[in-house]
Amino acid sequence: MYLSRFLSIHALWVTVSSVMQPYPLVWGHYDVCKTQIYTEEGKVWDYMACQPESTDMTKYLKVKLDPPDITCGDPPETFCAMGNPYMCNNECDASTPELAHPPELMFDFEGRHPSTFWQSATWKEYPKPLQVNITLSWSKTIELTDNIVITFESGRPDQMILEKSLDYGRTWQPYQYYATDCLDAFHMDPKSVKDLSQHTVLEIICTEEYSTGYMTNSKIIHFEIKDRFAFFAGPWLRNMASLYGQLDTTKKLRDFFTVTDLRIRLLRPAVGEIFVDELHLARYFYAISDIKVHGRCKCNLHATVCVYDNSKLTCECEHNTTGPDCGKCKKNYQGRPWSPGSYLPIPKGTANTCIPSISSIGTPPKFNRIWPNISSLEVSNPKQANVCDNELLHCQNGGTCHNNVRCLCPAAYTGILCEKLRCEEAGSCGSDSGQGAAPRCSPALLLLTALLGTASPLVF
Ligand SMILES: *[C@@H]1O[C@H](CO)[C@@H](O)[C@H](O)[C@H]1NC(C)=O
Ligand SMILES: *[C@@H]1O[C@H](CO)[C@@H](O)[C@H](O)[C@H]1NC(C)=O
Ligand SMILES: *[C@@H]1O[C@H](CO)[C@@H](O)[C@H](O)[C@H]1NC(C)=O
Ligand SMILES: [Ca+2]
Repeated sequence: MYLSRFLSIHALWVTVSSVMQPYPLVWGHYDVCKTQIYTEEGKVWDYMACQPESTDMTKYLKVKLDPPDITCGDPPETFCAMGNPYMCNNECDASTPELAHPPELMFDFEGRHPSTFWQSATWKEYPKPLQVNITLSWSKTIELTDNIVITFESGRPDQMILEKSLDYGRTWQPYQYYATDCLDAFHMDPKSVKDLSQHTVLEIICTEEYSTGYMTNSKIIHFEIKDRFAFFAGPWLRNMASLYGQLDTTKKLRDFFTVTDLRIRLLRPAVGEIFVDELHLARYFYAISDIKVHGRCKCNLHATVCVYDNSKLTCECEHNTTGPDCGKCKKNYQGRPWSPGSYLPIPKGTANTCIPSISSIGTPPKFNRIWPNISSLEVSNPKQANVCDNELLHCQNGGTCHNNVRCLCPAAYTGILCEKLRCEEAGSCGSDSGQGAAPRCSPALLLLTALLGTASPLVF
């Protein structure tokens, strides 16, 4: 399936709209990679920075649930009506299409009534936690361009973490914490995106804005991309030039909005009261009717077309670049090091094309801009990716990144990313039941350590 037809229609629209206003209000500028211009030497190509149009990315993802058998209906079970704990004869049955709630229903066309939704099994095993991971994978780096919006059919969970991966699911970082009580759930002070600023925009926050207590009737959870853009582009995103300029010069900011995978970690369903009603555990479950993810293929400003072929997204690279993200120069075009295109100068940017290799031309060409070392994660084969990158904070628990190939861990930790306690590996952490007996290994403390490692404001 080709995105290109849609893209060219949009390109036309952008052309029209850009005639009318000096700076288009939408992402979707940089829509051509080259044009022919006339000079004294005749017709020549003029190259510029270019990127694919932003689109609905849920069409191109794979979804995976953990535990795999967490979807309701196998075996059939009954659950209580949303909002009515005493009407508990609703049925979920995976083998009957009208009563089944498979994961695909989070991504189908919504807008009809009643909505279609995925639903988990109920909390039969209380007090064992009811936890579900929903992992969305693109096998391609994508840049988010609009809010991630998750619409629940059940109440919004009491505790949830949105996580992201930049390395095809090998390592994960928290994106945002959601809780009815942030302090209690995650040892974090509640914050809202509105509390952030240009300087703290990359801070990972815990928000109570989307929980059961707040606006009880709302079923929606956001990850606020646009509010974060607005710190640079102004409240109506009018000054996109400023945002583009920042994205161009600040790799951390660019990477913040870039993902290969997202994970929704549902940790505790909506309870709505202080105590869980143990006589009606069929009241408690998760149900999600819709997930929206808008973004574009990351092509390093070297392509406007991203092709979906064989269930895989790939940039159609221009500027003599190649690779799934146009992350390197084509063979015989390695006359200078590869670099991404640049949004600057506004509005056409700089193509930073790859040029023929030195052997095939006379003298090596001069170029005056040395580009920063672009994340090794962009290499086409994830197996070759470097282990860590200090900017992305891949090493955990205070480990530091050594030459991008390994994490140097503090004495108490081990593992490729210092993710494991040394005592855990040796089996000397204390009793198996965990809680209490071995405080150093209690999950809460581990979580806290993880939070301290990643939740501090990142100033750039
Ligand atoms: C969900 O993923 C996290 C890592 O992101 C993992 O630690 C946890 O065990 C997973 N939970 C389930 C229920 O699979
Ligand atoms: C890339 O290489 C082709 C020849 O293979 C050449 O015609 C074209 O102009 C080059 N493009 C750029 C952007 O350098
Ligand atoms: C990029 O990083 C690699 C190792 O991480 C290093 O060997 C290389 O010199 C760096 N290149 C530049 C241009 O800084
Ligand atoms: Ca749906």
